[in-house]
Amino acid sequence: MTQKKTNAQAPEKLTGIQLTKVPEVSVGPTAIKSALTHIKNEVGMIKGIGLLSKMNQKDGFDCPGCAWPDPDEKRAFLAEYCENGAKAIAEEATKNRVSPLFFATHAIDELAQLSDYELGKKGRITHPMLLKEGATHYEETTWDKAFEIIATELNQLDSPDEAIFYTSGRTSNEAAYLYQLFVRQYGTNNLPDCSNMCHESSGAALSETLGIGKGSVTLEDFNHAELVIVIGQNPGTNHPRMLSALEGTKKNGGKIISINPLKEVGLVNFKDPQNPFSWLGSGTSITDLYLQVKINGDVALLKAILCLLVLKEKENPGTVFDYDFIEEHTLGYSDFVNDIEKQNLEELIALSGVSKQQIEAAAELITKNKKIIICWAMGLTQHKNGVDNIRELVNILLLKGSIGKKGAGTCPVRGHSNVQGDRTMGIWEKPPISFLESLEKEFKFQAPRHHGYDVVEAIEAMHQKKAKFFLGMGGNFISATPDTEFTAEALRNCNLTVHVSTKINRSHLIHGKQALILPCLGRSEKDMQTTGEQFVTVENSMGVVSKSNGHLTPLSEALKSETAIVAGIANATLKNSTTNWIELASNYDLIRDKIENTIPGFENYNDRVRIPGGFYLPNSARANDYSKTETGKANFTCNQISDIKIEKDQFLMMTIRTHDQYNTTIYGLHDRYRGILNERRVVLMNENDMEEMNLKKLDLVTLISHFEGEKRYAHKFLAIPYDIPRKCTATYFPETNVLVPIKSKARISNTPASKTVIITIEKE
Ligand SMILES: Nc1nc2c(c(=O)[nH]1)N[C@H]1C(S)=C(S)[C@@H](COP(=O)(O)OP(=O)(O)OC[C@H]3O[C@@H](n4cnc5c(=O)[nH]c(N)nc54)[C@H](O)[C@@H]3O)O[C@H]1N2
Ligand SMILES: Nc1nc2c(c(=O)[nH]1)N[C@H]1C(S)=C(S)[C@@H](COP(=O)(O)OP(=O)(O)OC[C@H]3O[C@@H](n4cnc5c(=O)[nH]c(N)nc54)[C@H](O)[C@@H]3O)O[C@H]1N2
Ligand SMILES: [Mo]
Repeated sequence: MTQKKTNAQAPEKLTGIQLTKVPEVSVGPTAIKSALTHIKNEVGMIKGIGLLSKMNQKDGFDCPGCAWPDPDEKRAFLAEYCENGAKAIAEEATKNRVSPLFFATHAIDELAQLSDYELGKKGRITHPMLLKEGATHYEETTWDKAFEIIATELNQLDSPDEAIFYTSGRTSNEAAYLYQLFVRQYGTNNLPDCSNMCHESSGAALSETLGIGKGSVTLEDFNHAELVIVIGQNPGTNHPRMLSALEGTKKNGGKIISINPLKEVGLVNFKDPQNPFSWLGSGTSITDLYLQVKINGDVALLKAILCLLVLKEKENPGTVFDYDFIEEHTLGYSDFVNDIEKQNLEELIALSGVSKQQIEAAAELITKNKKIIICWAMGLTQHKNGVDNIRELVNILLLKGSIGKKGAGTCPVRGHSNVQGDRTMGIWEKPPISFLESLEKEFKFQAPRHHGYDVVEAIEAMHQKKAKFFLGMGGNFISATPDTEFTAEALRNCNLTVHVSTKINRSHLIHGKQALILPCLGRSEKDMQTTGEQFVTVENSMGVVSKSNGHLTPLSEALKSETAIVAGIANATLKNSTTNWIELASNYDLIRDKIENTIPGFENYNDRVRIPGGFYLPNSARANDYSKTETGKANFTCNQISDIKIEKDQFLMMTIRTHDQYNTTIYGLHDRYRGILNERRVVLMNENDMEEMNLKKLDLVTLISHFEGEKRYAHKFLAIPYDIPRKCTATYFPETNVLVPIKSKARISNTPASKTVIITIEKE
């Protein structure tokens, strides 16, 4: 396949690269300077400082960045945010506006010539906009007209399953609950979400092995852990406040192992931005043992470590494994050990790309310590064997009895700030029957039982014209999903595409016959409804539910809250519903009462969430209870090493985030922690691989991905020699999503395998 390039991809413009030395330490005063520059440029200094003083405070709003939790106890004034949280809020509270006049003077084709960075900098959308069939420009419309267009389209589909309702992970609990209720009353479970591309592999593996799809640790556990393993994650950029937790582990005598193809500086050395005294020294060294695994070599590496643990246990029975725990709580131990004993250690070591000596050192640290936390993110989930990766981590924790106790357990570090809450609220294409039954009882309707489409299936359904309507509750579907040109064809097949958004993005430009943009309030803005000012609630990565209260005057009177938008759509579409949508959206306490009645763990929701700091949801694994798995016990599993083979001239490519982006929102063009400034179209390569190919630093190359005989192309990338294992390469998404084949995805979880793309590289 040689696909043509359309507006779905960002233009192939180079922006003037500068390379610098990779810094030796992360965060510190440079991070504060960078945060303040973004605030000053986007928001203005006075308003900006006011905003930061409310961020992640108990009476303030939840940072719209990542899902890392806030301390349960004291929170310092002006301190509970990080550089990238400040950038996130600068982006949302920007003074720039995308008004109806802007749309009237810029055709869609013209906007598509802008890069994602340039598009985002245009600012916040102020009015609901409509793109009529065949039109070249969006034009202003009214909310009533917009709701009517959606209702008409939905009511003329042959089946409710022809409609797709996507959710990104910033949507509040209240909006998410109302949204899934509307979608189910309409008659489908087509509720794909960003989780399908993110931690779905974690949810699948953890539910099967431990009976709960969420992590088990709390923030306090980091102060008690003897060993923390950080694998497939770059917290220095994506969860900077996690570095303080890791520093806490170190201060209390704990050790840290990092497993990553790249030496990410945040994992190497850290200066606490909240402690100016630390700026003077050389920072806290974070990682004790750094394993530079090959891309997708993790199962091999973990299995090699497990081989050594089994050997050690055999030599000195009872000194490595926790038999009391294994006997009381688990199933499958002997099958697991038999499988490990059959492995060829030398082969595993070679596949992992890590030296035997380092693997022995890791096994030694695991042997010696009993309280172990394992943290991971996209480096593990976005592979064909993503679920296997996480099951293998669980095996280690089960052998050590390192779960369900203080200082130990699972820590899948979530992405979007309320992605975990959205799932708790029922944003899921595969809802459990018990949840549907409680909705039916509370709201007196018949919920659809058959599963809906996840993200990949939704794209395929639109491509085959089995689905004709797309609504995105937040997010940037065209840029976040794999196989850009294929997905663009899918979206263009729709009769109507609708986006509830704060800012303009590429998904508004790749549209169905008709398209709508519905602008909503951001986290930082006051939410006034007919009964008065409202707050929303969110759940962080560790299961704490708390309130979020915006303080700013909304940037335009025409904005609506996501909750009000859902209610407006539902009210216009569902003529026979017995639910009073408008009343529910007028007072969010009423929605929370409904949540309390239908979802376990939300008893006295309205009271408990008003207590500063919020409350913890029940967590069975944390309570050492594994009865919710299919076997009623925690399960050991036997997992396959990667079966991906590359030819002599091929490479593995992982698509990762720079320090200056939030998924598809590009804050700036730098990747400071990797020494790459002012350019995103780069491919990081091993120096020896470059030499073998006769490539020089900054040579211009085309990247070609290979999958089942198909080829996909991405042009104009600059080759950069970097400290990365041989045959491994890294690029930034969304630019290289065009190379990720729609059919290349994780077994079981269906997550796009965007960290294992097979490519060849050609000099241009
Ligand atoms: N500032 C900022 N914060 C964010 C985001 C953002 O874009 N910007 N995004 C949010 C979201 S939605 C998410 S899901 C998280 C993402 O957080 P991360 O998962 O940290 O994000 P990625 O950039 O995808 O980084 C993946 C890391 O895994 C490593 N890796 C890749 N392949 C492999 C592999 O095969 N094995 C191992 N062991 N490691 C591998 C990469 O080198 C990289 O360090 O961050 C959230 N927070
Ligand atoms: N190749 C590759 N692809 C990936 C990944 C990868 O690592 N590699 N990571 C994947 C992951 S982990 C994720 S989570 C997805 C992310 O996928 P998405 O969640 O779909 O993408 P985002 O870029 O986070 O969405 C940004 C848009 O959300 C809108 N927005 C921002 N705040 C709000 C708000 O408060 N309300 C509403 N309604 N809209 C808002 C803005 O218009 C903004 O343009 O991408 C996935 N795609
Ligand atoms: Mo994510």
